[in-house]
Amino acid sequence: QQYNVAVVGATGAVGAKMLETLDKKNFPINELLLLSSKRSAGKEMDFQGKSYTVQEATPESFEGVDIALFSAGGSVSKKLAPEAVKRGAVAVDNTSAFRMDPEVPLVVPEVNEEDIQKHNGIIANPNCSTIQMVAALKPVQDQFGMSRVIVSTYQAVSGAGNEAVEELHSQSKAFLEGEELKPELLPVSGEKHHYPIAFNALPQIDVFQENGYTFEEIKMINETKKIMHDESIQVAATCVRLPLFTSHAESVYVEVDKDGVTVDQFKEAIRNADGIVLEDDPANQVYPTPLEAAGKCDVFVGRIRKDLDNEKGFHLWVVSDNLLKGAAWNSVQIAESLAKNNWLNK
Ligand code: 11C
Repeated sequence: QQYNVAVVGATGAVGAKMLETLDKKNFPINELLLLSSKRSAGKEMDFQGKSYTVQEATPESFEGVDIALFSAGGSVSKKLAPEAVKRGAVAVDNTSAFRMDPEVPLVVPEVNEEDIQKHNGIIANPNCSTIQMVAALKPVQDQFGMSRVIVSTYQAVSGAGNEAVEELHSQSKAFLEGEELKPELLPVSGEKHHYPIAFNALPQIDVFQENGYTFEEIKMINETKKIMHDESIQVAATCVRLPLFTSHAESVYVEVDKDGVTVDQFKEAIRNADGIVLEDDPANQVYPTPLEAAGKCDVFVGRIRKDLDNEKGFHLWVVSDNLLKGAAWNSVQIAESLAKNNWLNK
């Protein structure tokens, strides 16, 4: 069977990766529709050797669409995902618009694929930094139980879109040429103050909440509990933007429930998990890095070691391409699961 697929936000950083992934994974497409805002409509894009004109997304665009992959910002999803559903499509939404809605499954297929079948038309794709962490922690939760997670992230600028990529590019060049830096976008577009990202580290991703956490940190905390079906897991996060183009890295501390878990058992659990590649051999300096993870769909884990004070505490280093497993690939995986399990029409 083949499906009519719409990509909403086709011209954005994630949209381009969605097309790349649909092609690479050979998703069974009947008709492909590339949609965007009015501003980007009219652009030509190639897919599997054919040229497509990007069209402005309107409610009527979704007539006859089976699967709509949304990545054009929360306000577009809020407005158009329900319109797509009304017309019979299933919307896989890569924004934060519906993630915490109890009626909307929030899915990382390696963790909670079965939640997909509970959809009422919309399935949410989690935040990129959450996806790679929960994928790595799933075997830990399953085999040893898990009570507490503390994560610090090292996130690439592409998470903030193509303009942030351009800002890092031009600022790095300006910095090396001794020119004055004029930050205009990061850490958050529209904020009063901007800091240089080139050769810097910014401890702010998204806007601050009243409790002192940023929205990115709150997303990691809330989404982890929802995806892992456990409101009692204690999660704390510090999210930091670094001058990397692609892949987020995370230092994760986790406390397990079970007594006496060894590092070897912990590594074995990670090694056997779906979608995870263990790269952990300190004697030979083997561990994952963002540059090497870029362009790959897996989540890479290394530096697994036991806490020196807490017998149930473990530290790990988790790296993944934020635009692939963190966004486009996870969305396409959800689409594959909808198709494979016949969960589209309910
Ligand atoms: C970043 N994690 O790196 C963000 C981007 O909620 O899907 C993803 C935002 C989201 O800036």
